[in-house]
Amino acid sequence: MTTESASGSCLRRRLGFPLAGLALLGMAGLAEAASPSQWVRSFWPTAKAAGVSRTVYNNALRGFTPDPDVLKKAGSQSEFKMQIWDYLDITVTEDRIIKGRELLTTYASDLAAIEQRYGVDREVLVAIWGIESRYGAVLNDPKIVKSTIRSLATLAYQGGRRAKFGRTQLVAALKILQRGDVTPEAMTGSWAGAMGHTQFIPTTYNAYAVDFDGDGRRDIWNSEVDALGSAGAYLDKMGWRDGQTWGYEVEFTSRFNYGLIRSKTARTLKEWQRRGVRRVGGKAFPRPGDSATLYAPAGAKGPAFLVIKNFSVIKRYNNSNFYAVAVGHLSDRIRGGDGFTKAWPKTERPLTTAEKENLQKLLAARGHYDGPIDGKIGSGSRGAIRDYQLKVGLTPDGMDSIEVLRHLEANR
Ligand SMILES: [Ca+2]
Repeated sequence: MTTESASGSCLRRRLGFPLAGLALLGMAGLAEAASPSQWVRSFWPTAKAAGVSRTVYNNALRGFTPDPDVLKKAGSQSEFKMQIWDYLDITVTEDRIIKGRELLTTYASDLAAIEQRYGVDREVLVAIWGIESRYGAVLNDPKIVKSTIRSLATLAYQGGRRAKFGRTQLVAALKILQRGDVTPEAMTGSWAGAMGHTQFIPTTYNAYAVDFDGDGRRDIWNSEVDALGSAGAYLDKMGWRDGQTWGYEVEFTSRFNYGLIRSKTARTLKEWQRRGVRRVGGKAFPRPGDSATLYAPAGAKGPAFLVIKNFSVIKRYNNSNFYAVAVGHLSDRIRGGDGFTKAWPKTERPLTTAEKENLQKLLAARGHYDGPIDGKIGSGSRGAIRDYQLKVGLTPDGMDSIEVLRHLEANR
């Protein structure tokens, strides 16, 4: 993450919220009556029931006060909708590619051992490390790094939609302390509880972190090898397919029916090829029988991908298509691969609701659309856009783009 806000968006996504249009997380539930110390007393039975000792609990939560910065971040609403190319510009940078290649050399023997044990490519592990924590650089940034116990207790204390997450993760964090992997002071992470070089939340840490360097502690904060090994162990458990890629950049031939551009149906690579989707650069798919899904975030105007099993495994780390493309692409670049063949349509931006309504009205006036004028672009609107594009000779990708809106306006 090159900026604090970019880091924030990454961490929000860890909570399972989409990257764009980040969740509305009101502070409606700010605990009415309880003072922080009352809250600490009231939470004890929950921790005790989970097996946390009184000593660990008291040491961790004595003198707890909510972190105002966490309250602010948890309560903020983001109207900002990021485009995939903006996201890739901040995640897959030249600096990160070069540094990733250096680290591949620095940690060559450890990465070979991790690859051997878990069957996950070293370039993918390094890419995750780079995107999650800028190869550990964010761990030294006082604006980002906070006491994990205090952050999670703040989320639990403040109520609202993140309270359940805060309670669950706080109990998991207390159990980490109880096992002695880390001291309360050294247990740090993002405001939302993601910890260490590979940004594990406490429940993920408890289930999947490993002591890869063998010193007896699972130290994802100070041991790069433990952090990389833990990421490998996690992806392995999530079903990583050894030696396979995440997906292929593809292009469309004249045989392609653009009605399929948003299809969520998995088809074999061979079947996609039959339908006019081919790998860029005239390359063949190494395993034509693999099941693949089409992902074309910019419609017909930007890079499109056929993604296979490992794409969905990366999403288990962070449930975002943008994230999975970034990790996959950064790993390819670290390995020595090139950028995408096609350029992103960087002048595009999402239409505003008013513009979408206008688009629907203009389509209706031309007889292509008879649905509600509500600014919501669903399959009906997309079908209408496609009909219009076909009629006037634009690429019929059904995208609610500025291009199509301007075309309608100019030809009404
Ligand atoms: Ca260790």
